[in-house]
Amino acid sequence: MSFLEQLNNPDDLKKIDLNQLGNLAQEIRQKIISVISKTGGHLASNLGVVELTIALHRVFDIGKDKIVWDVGHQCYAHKILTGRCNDFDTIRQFGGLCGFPKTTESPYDSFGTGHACTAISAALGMTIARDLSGKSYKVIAVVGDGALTGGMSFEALNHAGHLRKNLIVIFNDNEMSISPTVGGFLQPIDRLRTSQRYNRFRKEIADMASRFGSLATQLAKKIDDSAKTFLTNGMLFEALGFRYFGPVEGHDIPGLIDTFERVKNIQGPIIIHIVTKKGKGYKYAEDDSAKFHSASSFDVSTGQSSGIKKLSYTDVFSSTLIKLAESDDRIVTITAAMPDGTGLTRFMKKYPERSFDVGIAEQHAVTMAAGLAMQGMKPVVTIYSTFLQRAYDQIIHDVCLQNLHVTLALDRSGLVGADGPTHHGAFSFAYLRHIPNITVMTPKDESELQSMIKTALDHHGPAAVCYPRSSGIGVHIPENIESIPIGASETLRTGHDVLLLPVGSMVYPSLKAAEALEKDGISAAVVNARFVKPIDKESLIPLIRQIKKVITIEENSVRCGFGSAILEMLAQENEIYDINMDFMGIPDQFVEHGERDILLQMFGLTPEGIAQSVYKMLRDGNSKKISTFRRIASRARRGFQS
Ligand SMILES: Cc1ncc(C[n+]2csc(CCOP(=O)(O)OP(=O)(O)O)c2C)c(N)n1
Repeated sequence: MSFLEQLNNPDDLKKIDLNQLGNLAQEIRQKIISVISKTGGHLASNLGVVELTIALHRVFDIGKDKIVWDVGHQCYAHKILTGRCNDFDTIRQFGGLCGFPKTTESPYDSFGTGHACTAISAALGMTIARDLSGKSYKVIAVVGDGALTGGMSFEALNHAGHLRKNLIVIFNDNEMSISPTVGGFLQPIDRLRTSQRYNRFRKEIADMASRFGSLATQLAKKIDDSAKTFLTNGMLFEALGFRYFGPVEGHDIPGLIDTFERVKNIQGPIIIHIVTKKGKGYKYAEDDSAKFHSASSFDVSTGQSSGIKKLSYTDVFSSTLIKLAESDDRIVTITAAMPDGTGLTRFMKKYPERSFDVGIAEQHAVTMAAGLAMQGMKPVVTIYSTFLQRAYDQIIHDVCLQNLHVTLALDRSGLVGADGPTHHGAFSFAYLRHIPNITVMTPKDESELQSMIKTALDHHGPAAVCYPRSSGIGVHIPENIESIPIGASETLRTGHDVLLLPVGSMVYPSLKAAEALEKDGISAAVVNARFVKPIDKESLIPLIRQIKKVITIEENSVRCGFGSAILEMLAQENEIYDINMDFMGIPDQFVEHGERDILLQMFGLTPEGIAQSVYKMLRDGNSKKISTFRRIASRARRGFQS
């Protein structure tokens, strides 16, 4: 029987012979590689923490103590060891295990995560709750060197050092974020590893100690530890009020267990610095951990991705920016630790002096862009929609209030699929469109994305371009890039029974729906709104007045989204009374993980779903909805007037 088969509950790990834990690590590693090669997922980070996870589970009481994983993308071994081994092959699939810790999935997941830099804050909150309620569990935050580039981590360290609660922070140092970790903070560690003077000093101390016996050896160890603390991040952590231990070899299970046993009952906040190898145990992931950070399915024997890579919106964004930067040296790009994911790597190679990876620091990225714009540059901040949520105040206070010429490129706007609720870009329109001065656009295809990037760069003032995580439609991308007049919609199809008013990724499905409806004798007009803000009032109001039946369609939260913008416009214009409206989009709920197509289908955001909404609207007539809207409209108008 394999070791994994012997583990029915987390306590069973404690029964395995210490010498056999290395074999268990191998089994876990094989399981992760085999499953992730089929489902895709965060391979390299998980392979790096297998021994660390086993040691944590061995030493701590996992049923009682709380482990908070930062980002949570490295929790696969933890899932396997906490009763989810048999379901592990469902990971990231619709209805299967989530790729991140999720409190509703297992009592052993102490805190839900997906975004970086939250672990120390959450863990500190748990220690406060523990002490206030007179309980005695231990709280352990596991944080990577990448996550330590984010301000929140430092805010939490500063506060934890001040409160002096019993808190254990495991600093998982693999020298990599997704790409190499950015920043001066981590340089002392590298310097120490390679410092010949330090290594010579260690050797001299050790030689001397061996000549003078055991007391001298203990003293020498103390001197070495102090020197190490002084020379590494230890000094920084100690200045923040933490006791520092390490660096500890992160793939040596007995060594890790020994360290955890020795320090687990120390009073006050402690930090244990563990050095691991990202991708450990799978050659291809060790050699290219960035590629295997979040891998799509691949062939285990060659490390090659399976499936054909189609041109994505990210690729088109990348090429467009490079093209535009050739003739405009004020264009500067900023990424928050995601040069590959956002497509900026090529730009960074071509224009290294005009490219900035700021670390996992979305807030800083946006305010830095504001500074650049204030001095006449044209910064393009490229961040996934979900992570830009972090910089909401910076967008309002630093960029929009000063009406600065900053372009926000929101990749992964809409449903992202397997990464699930922490990563869906469901709120792009909702968190941007109410901010004064900003222009918000979303392209129907690759060619329009190209034009929108240019439009944003030509327009003076803040502008956001929101595009989905997917391959494009496959349309021709013209060499010559034209910008679009701000706010102009585009009529793609005339009709008189119903007006389909889609934006972005919903334009082509709406066109297909209109074609299908035509076969049933229903005449649907389709207008690509293009702008979520400003709305093309001049074109849309007469059209809506004429057709009177409108369906807005967006891959965004319907609450406060594009449909709401249309409703507000109609209410403001006193137009709402005899208009029948429906709003299609992401409903008022957090959306689970699963293939993007499945999720879109679930919400009817497909040609069939859109056609169904039209049939329903025509069947139900004007009755119910109008009275509802009458009430909304009069309430809205009262709001607008006050
Ligand atoms: C706020 C936020 N920004 C960006 C990301 C994307 N992201 C996921 S993991 C990661 C790197 C984390 O590096 P590290 O903490 O060192 O962990 P490792 O993957 O090296 O184990 C990034 C940038 C995120 N999850 N959250």
